[in-house]
Amino acid sequence: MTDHAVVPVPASHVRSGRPVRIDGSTRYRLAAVDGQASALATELARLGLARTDSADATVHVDLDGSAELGDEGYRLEARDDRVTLRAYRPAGLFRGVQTLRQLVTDPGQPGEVAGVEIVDWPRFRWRGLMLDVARHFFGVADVKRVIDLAAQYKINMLHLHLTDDQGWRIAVDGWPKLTEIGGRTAVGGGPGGYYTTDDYAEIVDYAAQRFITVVPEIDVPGHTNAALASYPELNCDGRARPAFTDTEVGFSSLCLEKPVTYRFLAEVFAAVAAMTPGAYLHVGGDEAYTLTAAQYPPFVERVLTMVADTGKVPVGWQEVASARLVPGTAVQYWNTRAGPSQAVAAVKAGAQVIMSPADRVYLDMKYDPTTSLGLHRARHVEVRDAYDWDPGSLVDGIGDGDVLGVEAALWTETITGIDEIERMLLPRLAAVAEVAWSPATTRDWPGFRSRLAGQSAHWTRLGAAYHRSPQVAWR
Ligand code: TNX
Repeated sequence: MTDHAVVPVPASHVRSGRPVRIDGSTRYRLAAVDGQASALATELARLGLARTDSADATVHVDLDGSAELGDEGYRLEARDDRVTLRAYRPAGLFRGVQTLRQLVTDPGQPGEVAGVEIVDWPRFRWRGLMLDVARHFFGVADVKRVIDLAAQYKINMLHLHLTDDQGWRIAVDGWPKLTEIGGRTAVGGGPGGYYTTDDYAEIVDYAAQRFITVVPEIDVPGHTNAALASYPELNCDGRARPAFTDTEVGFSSLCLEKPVTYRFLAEVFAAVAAMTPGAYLHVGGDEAYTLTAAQYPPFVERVLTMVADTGKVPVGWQEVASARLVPGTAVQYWNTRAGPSQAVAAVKAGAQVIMSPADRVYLDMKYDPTTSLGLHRARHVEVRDAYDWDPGSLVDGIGDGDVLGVEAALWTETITGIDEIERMLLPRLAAVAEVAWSPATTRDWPGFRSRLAGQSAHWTRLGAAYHRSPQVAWR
C-alpha cells in the first residue's frame, strides 16, 4: 500500500500504528455540532458508518475549542482501533471528513483506515472554482454535482459567472425580461435557461452545507449583450441588440451615459446581494474593448462603490485595477498573455489577488491536441501544467501575503453537459485544489502524480468522467 493517497496532501502527516478496521458494524459519534451537521452525517454515512451517541464508537468526530488551526483546519488520528477527528469549526470537520474518506480502503465496504496522524489546514483562504453558466446553462442538479466534486478536494468558493453576451441566468425582481429574453439563448442557439430565486437559494444552501461560499458574478460593462437584447433602454441608441449565440468577446457594453444604466445596476446588485449570504460579489469588468481608457475607470469605480454599498466586498477581473479600488477589493489575475502588470498594480494599491492564470488553471483549455472539447488559446493545459506552479512566486511583486487564493475557471463555450464538465475538471481540479490548499513544502509533482492515480477508483465509483492523462500511471 502507498503511504497514503490524500489529495490535497495534508500540511503534516505521519504514519502511526496499525490500521483501524471498518465494517458494517462500525459506528461514528458526532458530538457538539449542531445546525450544520447534516452534510457531515451524510458524508460519514457514505463511508458505510452508522451513527451512535455511545462513547464506544470507533470514529469520533468532535469540535475541540482550539482555534490554532483556524476555521478549516483539523486533526485526524487513526490508531488503537479508534479514529478521532477534531476541529475548531464544523467547516474543519467537513474538510477532515474528506481526508478520512480518502484514507478508507473502499468506502462503503469492509476495509480499513490507514494508521495516521494528520494535522492539516489550508494555505490560502480562497480556493475557488468558477463555472460559466452563461455560455451554456447548467441547471441546479448539474451545479450540485459540481459542488460535490469540488467539496471532495476542499474547494471553498464557487464563483458562478451568471451573465454574459449569450445569456442572463438569474431572475431579478423588476427586470423580468432579463430572463424572459436574455435567459433564452446560449452559445450555438440552444434553449438556455436561468435560475429562479428559489433555484438559486437551493444552490447556495447546498453549497453552504458543504462549507462552500457561492460568489455571484454580474459581468459589466462588457459581456452584456443578453441584457442589451432584453431592454432597449440600456443601449445608447435605445434599440435592443439582437441575441448573440457565437463566441467572440469584447464587443458589447452598457451605455455609460444613461442614468437608467445605474438604476439597473443598483437594482441588480441589490437583488443579487440579497440572495448572497457570502461576503463577495463579482462585477466582472473584463474585456470591455469598446470603451476608451477615459471611460472605463470611472465606470468601474462607480460600480465597485455600488457593490460596497450593498455590504458586499467587490471582486473584479484584473482589468478593474486601472480604476481606483474600493478598499478590500479582490482582483482576479487571469490574462497571462497580457501579463501580470494589472495584478501587480492592484497589489501596490493595497488589493489582494486571486490567482487564475489562464495557462495554468483555465480548465476549459484542451489538455493536448487530441482533446475534442475545449478551447486552445495560449497553450494546452495538461494536469502537470495545472499543478506545477506556485501562487506565491508566480509573479514578481506578488508574494504569499498578497494572494487571497487560487481559482480554477471553467468557461463553457464548448461545454454542453455534465459529463463534459467532469472530463474537463477531472483530474485538473484536484491539481488546482492542492496548489491552493497544501503548503509549498509538502507537495511536489512526483508525489501528486502517484496520489492522483489513486483518485480514479473514486471517480469511477461516482460514475464521473475524467481525462486519463498520459502523465499519470492510472491504476
Ligand atoms: C476570456 S477570462 C474570458 C472569457 C472567455 C475565456 C475563454 C475572462 C475574464 N474572460 O470571456 O470565456 O477567455 O477561455
